[in-house]
Order: sequence, then structure tokens, then C-alpha cells
Amino acid sequence: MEAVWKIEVEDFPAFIIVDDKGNDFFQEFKVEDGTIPTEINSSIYVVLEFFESLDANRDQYIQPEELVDGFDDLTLDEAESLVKKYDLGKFGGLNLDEFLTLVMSEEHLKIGGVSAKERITSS
Ligand SMILES: [Ca+2]
Repeated sequence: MEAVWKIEVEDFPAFIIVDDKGNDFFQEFKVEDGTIPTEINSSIYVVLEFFESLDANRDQYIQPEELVDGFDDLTLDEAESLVKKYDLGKFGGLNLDEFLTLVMSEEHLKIGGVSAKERITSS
């Protein structure tokens, strides 16, 4: 159950939406720590480029079939469970964020014999 509270800010009405436990509705949209680790920051374009090269149907999501084409020795079964694991938005594919999490977490994934994580963090 949500509630809307009206607060006064020097003749300017403002509203804060909270749930029945007093939680700030917008809290979940806040980034905990606004800084991106430098090793990722420096290679964000490499990731983006890689992401776009995998996204064969250009829908901004990486489907299991597209993952198979992108990584060495990845079966469709493995790709499907990886997508299931990282597809937090339940889109049936990975968006850029989820894709980055996959690459950073699944260190065994390789591209052309090189760890995908290493590839995107060493440039
Ligand atoms: Ca796609």
C-alpha cells in the first residue's frame, strides 16, 4: 500500500511517495555508488561495440543464440541457462547492463581463446 505525503518547501508544494513502511519509492532507482570501476569505465566502448556486434537482430538484447555466436565453445543449452541467470529484467535476452555483468562474472567465457573479461578490461 502506497501513500502520498505532502510536504511544504517554502511556498512550493512537493510530494514524496512512500510505501506503508515509510520507504522512499525512488530509493530503488538510486545508484548505490555512482562511480564505475575505472577498468570498466575505460573500456565501456569496447563492451558496447562487442554488445552491438553480437546483437544480430538489433533489438538491444542478446538472445541465447547470439551468445553462442559470440563466445568460444558455448552450447545453446549453456547460453540459455546463462541468459536465464542474468536476465533480471526477464526480457528473454540480456541488455547491456546484464551482458556486462555476465562477462564480468563468468570468467570462463572466452572469445578467440582469450577470457572475455580480460578482453574488455585490458583495453
Ligand atoms: Ca538481439
